[in-house]
Amino acid sequence: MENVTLALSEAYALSREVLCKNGFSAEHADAIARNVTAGERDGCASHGLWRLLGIVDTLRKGKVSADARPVITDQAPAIVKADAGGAFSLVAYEQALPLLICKAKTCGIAALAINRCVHFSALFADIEPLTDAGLVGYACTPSHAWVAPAGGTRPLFGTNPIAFGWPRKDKPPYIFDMATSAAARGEIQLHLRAGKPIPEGWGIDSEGQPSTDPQAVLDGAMLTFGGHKGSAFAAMVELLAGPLIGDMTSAESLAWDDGAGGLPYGGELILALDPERFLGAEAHVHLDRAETLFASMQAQGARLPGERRFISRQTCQDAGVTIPRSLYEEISALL
Ligand code: PYC
Repeated sequence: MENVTLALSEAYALSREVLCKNGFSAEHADAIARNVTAGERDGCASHGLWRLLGIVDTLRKGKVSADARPVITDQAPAIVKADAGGAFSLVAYEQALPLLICKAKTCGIAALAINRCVHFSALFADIEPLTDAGLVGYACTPSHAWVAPAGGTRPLFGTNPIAFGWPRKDKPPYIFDMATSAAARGEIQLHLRAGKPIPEGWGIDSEGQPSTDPQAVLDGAMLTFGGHKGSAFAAMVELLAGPLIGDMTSAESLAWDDGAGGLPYGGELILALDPERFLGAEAHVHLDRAETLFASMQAQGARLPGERRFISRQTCQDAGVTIPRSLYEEISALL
């Protein structure tokens, strides 16, 4: 059998055990295990159980704290700061979230800056608690300098994902979560593991030549999506979740890593906007207009971002998740 199927509870339990045995505190192990299980369940293998390998590797290399407790600061009427203390971002986010939501509902708009966090997780998971609370959400984070700016050939930007979410009554939220690179780095690493070439346009080799060889692109540079347009978005992410919040750019994160090969270290910016505050009693009228927009998109056969994720979520609830046996064995070996 080439694959192994795990019930969601088994995937979570395996992940948590691997993380605890490798030294993560119960709090961090729980948050990470929930996150990677949810990524796998939602059909996002590049942010699923496979991530455990990089997470444990980063800990073994001394590039992430196993047990830092976040410090949450009420920075300004509409700004929350969360210092993750060198740990993964997830616990800091969970602990800062209630204050972010409270400020967004009071001021109409609020921002959370997570600082000094190591980042591996899909941003859609950070947006969903906001849309669940009826808020519009935005999140972005730099990573390591892996991506060349449009017109250049050397890595400077990170994969710099952007996520946006819109709440919908009695329907799954509209959420997109996309790297500003042509693909997530994890996708290229998964192609390498599977011995498959990557699509054209994802990257260039170290000579600056287009390549479909995943290793050549990992050693060379990834490309942004949409040429100069993606490049501009990637620069925006560097600025918003770097200098604006007093944290690292992707180039600084890679320099800090100093060749260890750990996961990116820096900041994340999350914005929350409350339609009820913007619109008052008129809110439902305008939220209905948003529904007309979504329906018009679908009427043309367009798929809304996130639809596949929610279908996969429903399917995996009973069927569990299926991963390659080789991956299952590598994860089990971490025990
Ligand atoms: O797969 O693009 C990626 C990624 C970003 C941060 C860690 N991995």
